[in-house]
Amino acid sequence: MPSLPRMAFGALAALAALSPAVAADTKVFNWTTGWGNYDADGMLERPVITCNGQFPWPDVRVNKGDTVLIYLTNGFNDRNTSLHLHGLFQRGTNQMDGPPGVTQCPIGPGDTFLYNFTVDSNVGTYWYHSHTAGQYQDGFRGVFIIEDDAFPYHYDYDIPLQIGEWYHDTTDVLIPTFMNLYNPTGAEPIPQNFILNSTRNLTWNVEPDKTYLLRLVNTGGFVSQYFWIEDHNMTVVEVDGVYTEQNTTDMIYITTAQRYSVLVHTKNDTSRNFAIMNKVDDTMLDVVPSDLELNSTSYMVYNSSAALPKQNIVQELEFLDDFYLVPYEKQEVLPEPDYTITVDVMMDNLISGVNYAFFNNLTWTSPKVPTLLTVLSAGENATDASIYGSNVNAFVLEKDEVIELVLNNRDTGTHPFHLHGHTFQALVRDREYNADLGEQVHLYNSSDHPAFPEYPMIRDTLYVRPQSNFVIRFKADNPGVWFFHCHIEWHLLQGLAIVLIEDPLGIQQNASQALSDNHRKCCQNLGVPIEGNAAGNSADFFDLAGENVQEKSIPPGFTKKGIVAMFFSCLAGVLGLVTIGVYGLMGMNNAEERVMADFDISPDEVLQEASRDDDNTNHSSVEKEVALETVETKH
Ligand SMILES: *[C@@H]1O[C@H](CO)[C@@H](O)[C@H](O)[C@H]1NC(C)=O
Ligand SMILES: *[C@@H]1O[C@H](CO)[C@@H](O)[C@H](O)[C@H]1NC(C)=O
Ligand SMILES: *[C@@H]1O[C@H](CO)[C@@H](O)[C@H](O)[C@H]1NC(C)=O
Ligand SMILES: *[C@@H]1O[C@H](CO)[C@@H](O)[C@H](O)[C@H]1NC(C)=O
Ligand SMILES: *[C@@H]1O[C@H](CO)[C@@H](O)[C@H](O)[C@H]1NC(C)=O
Ligand SMILES: *[C@@H]1O[C@H](CO)[C@@H](O)[C@H](O)[C@H]1NC(C)=O
Ligand SMILES: *[C@@H]1O[C@H](CO)[C@@H](O)[C@H](O)[C@H]1NC(C)=O
Ligand SMILES: *[C@@H]1O[C@H](CO)[C@@H](O)[C@H](O)[C@H]1NC(C)=O
Ligand SMILES: *[C@@H]1O[C@H](CO)[C@@H](O)[C@H](O)[C@H]1NC(C)=O
Ligand SMILES: *[C@@H]1O[C@H](CO)[C@@H](O)[C@H](O)[C@H]1NC(C)=O
Ligand SMILES: *[C@@H]1O[C@H](CO)[C@@H](O)[C@H](O)[C@H]1NC(C)=O
Ligand SMILES: *[C@@H]1O[C@H](CO)[C@@H](O)[C@H](O)[C@H]1NC(C)=O
Ligand SMILES: [Cu+2]
Repeated sequence: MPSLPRMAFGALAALAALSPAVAADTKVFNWTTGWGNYDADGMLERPVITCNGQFPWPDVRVNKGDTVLIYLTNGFNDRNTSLHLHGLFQRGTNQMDGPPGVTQCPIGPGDTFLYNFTVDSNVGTYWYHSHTAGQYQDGFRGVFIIEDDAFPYHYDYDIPLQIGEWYHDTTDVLIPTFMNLYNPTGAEPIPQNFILNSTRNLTWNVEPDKTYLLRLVNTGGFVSQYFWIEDHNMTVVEVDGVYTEQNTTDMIYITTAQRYSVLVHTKNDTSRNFAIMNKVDDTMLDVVPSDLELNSTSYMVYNSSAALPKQNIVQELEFLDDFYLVPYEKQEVLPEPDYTITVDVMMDNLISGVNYAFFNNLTWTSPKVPTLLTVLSAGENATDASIYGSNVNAFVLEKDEVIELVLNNRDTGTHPFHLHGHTFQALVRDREYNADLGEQVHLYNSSDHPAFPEYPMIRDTLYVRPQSNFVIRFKADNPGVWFFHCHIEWHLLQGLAIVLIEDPLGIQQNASQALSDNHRKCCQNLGVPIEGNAAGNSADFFDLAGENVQEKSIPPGFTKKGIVAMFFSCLAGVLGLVTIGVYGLMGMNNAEERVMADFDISPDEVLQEASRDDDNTNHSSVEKEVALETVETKH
């Protein structure tokens, strides 16, 4: 059972909820992060990130037009934090968007960051989460709803429902094993359970003959899930904060960070109860452990004295294709783009053997100065993408341009991509190209592609299929620095992100975009420069000496999976095989790191050894096999 009480809304939010949505108001939240213990799945109590000592984090409801003040205090003593309001446009308040290194300095231990913004151009279902390495998978997340008097459909009750996955280990444990030489293929950690509302076996008590607006939000950090309710239809009316024309389905497929609001009309008959099912898209799991419960059953209860239903098995996972959805306010396809950005997605290993993710061969590496702060201090040079650094993948957009973003997925996985600061039109999502059937990566071809929809779906998170492509368009009408990244938290850690710098001179000219005193203070407390280019150079914005860059590449001639072999054989070359034997390498965690540390040798030296040996590949094949076996047994 949960060891902590479920959290009530903040006092102010509770008061606000009692009064009807009328005049714009100011809603104040005062949150401090911390650690507690919680058992979400009924199997294990584990550490979780708490809000004011409680877990789960509160769902927030505000009204359109409200000003929201969130005082976020970093209550940790050993790590930074941050807060992102997923899907909010933050028009004129770019520094409130959340991602550290992009729009703000991290919030250091003991510091308070005031997120101060107005929700005037968004309505519907959103969520919030830490944008700092892995923290939201440790529980720092909640639903954020913006109520709107002009909601176009009738309903009786409004019920949020979070869907996600649950790990028994914290990300402090998972990240180092994931970003590791021993995990050269970048296999993501396998969750222990798939949960609804931070629990399993959820009971949802319903009344007969009522219309429920169920706001489904995937607040997980990894898998997509199928969601259905036995013998009930769902009518989609909103995706990612965009109202849609009604479309009725019996199954939803929802990736991490996406939202679907559906109308569910309950039956008149209260004699029995029905199964609510969530099923992981197991094609996203590298391995499926035999004890992993792929289908999770929860309960839609009409009658608490009647029996609980068994799990509901369906013949086929036939879900609503979101490309069928038409926005309630229909919008034709935006005109031909002024600027087309084409990015290729790839996963590969760098010299440490760790598997990274790349857009156009670059893995996002945090600059020394958050990109927005570079914009604000660069004057006229802010329009030159180079000042933002070699590893930021910065693209400068001009005001009101129509932007087309073409994404080619060279990877064999499905990835949900999220654009901050905007919704976009989804024009193409090509079919899967299946490597197992011998199909090659299919790059987008602008003269031969699936037809654009007449009224494209508009949303903020869209998945691309394996080895396939998608095309989105939006208008650059929101000056700011906006992150575009994979919303699988593991892949963001691997650097799968680019940064769009929209109308940089417009950002500088708008007084409301100036750094708040509170923001400056957070930067200063952590020693982060508040001006300068990516390298922190404010004298010459074009001198990037000392900037943060990604690791070196693996020298040519080494295959992806051969990197572990390379390390072991090269270490053997450097130290002699006997020494390696003494360490009993194969059984030890992080053995290569410990050997390198003990002997004070750097990966660079190993690399040199590798290139020296490159011409006469004399590594013992036995050593390579042993090393590769180690990798395989890890999976
Ligand atoms: C937030 O809560 C803390 C701890 O209760 C308190 O010290 C602080 O004054 C509060 N801040 C605001 C802005 O209400
Ligand atoms: C859910 O049910 C399973 C058995 O069906 C049980 O093991 C688990 O503890 C339950 N979890 C919760 C949170 O009730
Ligand atoms: C917090 O952020 C600062 C500035 O980026 C960085 O120097 C520091 O290492 C971070 N702290 C931790 C514990 O990661
Ligand atoms: C929030 O921002 C507005 C607009 O910049 C400003 O007027 C107001 O003083 C800020 N509120 C707080 C509590 O700092
Ligand atoms: C999910 O949790 C939220 C917040 O506690 C609650 O308001 C909602 O009713 C729950 N949803 C269901 C379907 O039980
Ligand atoms: C669901 O909708 C379909 C198509 O509109 C309809 O045929 C079916 O009877 C509905 N099912 C339920 C349980 O209402
Ligand atoms: C609803 O979705 C179906 C596919 O599931 C599609 O055939 C149909 O055209 C859609 N209806 C509307 C009104 O968009
Ligand atoms: C359910 O009950 C309501 C009110 O009693 C009635 O108007 C409605 O027609 C009934 N619906 C069905 C499907 O029987
Ligand atoms: C609820 O279920 C019980 C047990 O099956 C049954 O006796 C009772 O009639 C049901 N109540 C209603 C209102 O349907
Ligand atoms: C999980 O659900 C799917 C769809 O209903 C079904 O095909 C599959 O057999 C189920 N798996 C298990 C282990 O129950
Ligand atoms: C990425 O690197 C490959 C191999 O070096 C090269 O062929 C390709 O053109 C690069 N792609 C981009 C977008 O720079
Ligand atoms: C922009 O860069 C140029 C060339 O380095 C430099 O002369 C100029 O002073 C810079 N402008 C600003 C506002 O920093
Ligand atoms: Cu991804």
